[in-house]
Amino acid sequence: MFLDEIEITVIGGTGGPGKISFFPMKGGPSGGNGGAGGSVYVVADAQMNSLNRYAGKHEFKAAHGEAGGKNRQEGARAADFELALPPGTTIIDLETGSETEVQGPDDRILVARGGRGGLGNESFKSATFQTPQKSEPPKTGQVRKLRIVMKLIADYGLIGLPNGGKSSLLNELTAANVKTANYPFTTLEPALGVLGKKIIADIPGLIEGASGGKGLGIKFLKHIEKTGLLIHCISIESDNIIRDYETVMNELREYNPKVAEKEQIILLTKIDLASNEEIEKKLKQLKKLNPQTYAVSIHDLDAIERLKKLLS
Ligand SMILES: Nc1nc2c(ncn2[C@@H]2O[C@H](COP(=O)(O)OP(=O)(O)OP(=O)(O)O)[C@@H](O)[C@H]2O)c(=O)[nH]1
Ligand SMILES: [Mg+2]
Repeated sequence: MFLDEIEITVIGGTGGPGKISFFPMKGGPSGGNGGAGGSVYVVADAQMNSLNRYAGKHEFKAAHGEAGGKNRQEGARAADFELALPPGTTIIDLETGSETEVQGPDDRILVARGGRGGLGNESFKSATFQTPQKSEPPKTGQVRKLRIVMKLIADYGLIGLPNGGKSSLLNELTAANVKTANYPFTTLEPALGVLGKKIIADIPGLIEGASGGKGLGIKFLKHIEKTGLLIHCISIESDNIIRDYETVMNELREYNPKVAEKEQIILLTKIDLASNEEIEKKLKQLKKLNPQTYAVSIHDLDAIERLKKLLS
């Protein structure tokens, strides 16, 4: 399971009620005000890279404020509730459509304000009203319905047709251990790996018509919106590498032209399966599309080392 979008309700805590009480001897009002309800804040947690921990959860509530006490004692203010989200997550208000993004570790975004506490009867005392029997009811907290959309933050995104060798490369370049197999759609959800200081995202394979929902569709492409460089993997096994390239580029364009315009390098993969002649011919074809084309094989450790250097 890989959860990257959820719809939730956030609810600020209700304030505590005001107290009605009187001083035993003097008889004057002594009821304190209720404490404020807690607010719901969104904070960034850089350790998170999915919303899986919120599976099945729909409501996030802050606690209620405490009631006011005797002797003008103010009720305690409730603790705020902090909802942790991966940096780069967009928060969309489902009623107004307004959007905000949680970015760095210092962000703390208010999403549902807690209600004020009610006033105790002490607050209603006046020259003409010495024994008020009333207190103010507390205010309820704000309620908002939000859509939360997470976008992975990676330096590089591995893209290409299914079976192109993307996950195998991720495993070679990083300590990731993603399942690889000789059939399409082995990878069903994005995976991350770390190479030095860089994060590489392996995006499930795209096929022609993905933008129309074919295969796994293009729902995972939001996870390369924020990557700096795309690594486009094309297997040497293909009998038409130009068509393979264009198929993927078309789906990127359909999704978002800006993603298609991102800087790319092309990797001609699995070259141990072909003759030198075939490698040269296919490299030449691809270099016409993008001079930044490299030939690799997971069985050629030198090539992998060169690639690591290039990406570091
Ligand atoms: N001979 C050889 N086989 C490779 C190489 N790279 C990957 N493979 C094989 O090709 C098959 C597909 O590799 P994957 O890494 O699963 O491909 P993928 O692009 O992640 O595929 P999807 O997850 O389906 O999109 C697996 O059987 C790998 O073992 C390579 O450099 N040489
Ligand atoms: Mg894969």
